[in-house]
Amino acid sequence: MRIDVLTLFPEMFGSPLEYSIIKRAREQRLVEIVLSNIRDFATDSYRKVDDKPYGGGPGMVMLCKPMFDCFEHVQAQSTEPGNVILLTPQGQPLTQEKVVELSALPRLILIAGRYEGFDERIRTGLNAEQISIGDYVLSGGELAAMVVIDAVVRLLPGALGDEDSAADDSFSNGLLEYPQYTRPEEFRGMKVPEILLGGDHGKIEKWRNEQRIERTRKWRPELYEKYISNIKNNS
Ligand code: 6GU
Repeated sequence: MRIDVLTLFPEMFGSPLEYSIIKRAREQRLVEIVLSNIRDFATDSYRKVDDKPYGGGPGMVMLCKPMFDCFEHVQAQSTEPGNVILLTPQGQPLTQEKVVELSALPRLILIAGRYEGFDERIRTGLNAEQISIGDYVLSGGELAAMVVIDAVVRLLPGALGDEDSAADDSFSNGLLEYPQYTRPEEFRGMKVPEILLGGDHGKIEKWRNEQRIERTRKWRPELYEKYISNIKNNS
């Protein structure tokens, strides 16, 4: 997979993409991440990338011209046109289901905005899908783009080691994870559940499944309702 990122702050993307699973996936060439600075495509002497909104109002709006020029330059670097994604709080909320869908694509072109937003013609003219990472406002799309990259790259075949598994992830079947324990058997009076020490794998699996359901019901009732209605619809 190739992931392009169009941003005014490529430097922000350094360390989050240089550790652990994402680092390994890049080293193994499972993903190529290419950062492009939109400001490099600003042509005037001030290298302007934003301007005041038509109709008035606070803040600044990202200009079409540098964005389109940057986009066209980047898109031409590969024969695969890619899926264009604008990171914006107006977007569809990112879910694990969406992450799985994105991880199957050959190329993503992520566009991270700043200021009050993008000129609307950037969205329409680049035929971009919009994604948000939650109902709160960040100062720019960069952190959201990094979240998308992290979530997607760890699902690429070969990115997770044998000992890890995406199948057990929270949300992988609409439920939260079961509780995990490691040594020691007792810590400050808190004991590891007996059933995990017994070695009966059938019982352990059943217990873990019950824990997933119970924790989802207690902590994420809206996910639990969805889980229950899925079961009903499938039976
Ligand atoms: Cl994608 N961008 C910004 N600026 N804020 C957000 C977001 C994106 N997702 C949630 N909040």
